[in-house]
Amino acid sequence: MVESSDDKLKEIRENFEYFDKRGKGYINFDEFSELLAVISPESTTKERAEGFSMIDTNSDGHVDFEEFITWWKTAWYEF
Ligand SMILES: [Ca+2]
Repeated sequence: MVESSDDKLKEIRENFEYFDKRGKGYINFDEFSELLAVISPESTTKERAEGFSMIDTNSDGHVDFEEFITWWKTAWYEF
């Protein structure tokens, strides 16, 4: 089965919602740390903080779905 972009989008959305535990529409740093603890267990707090500020492109302290999807595409998929 060929995976379409829609399927990927759905997968990213599911990941986002998994970490957006309270359904706020954004991921805060604590939630992001949990995410990195899963996908990159050896990362340090400093690396996680750096990663977070890299993804939070508008620096409002939250990673919203748009920022998340940009990062996810860059990190995991060649579109
Ligand atoms: Ca943001």
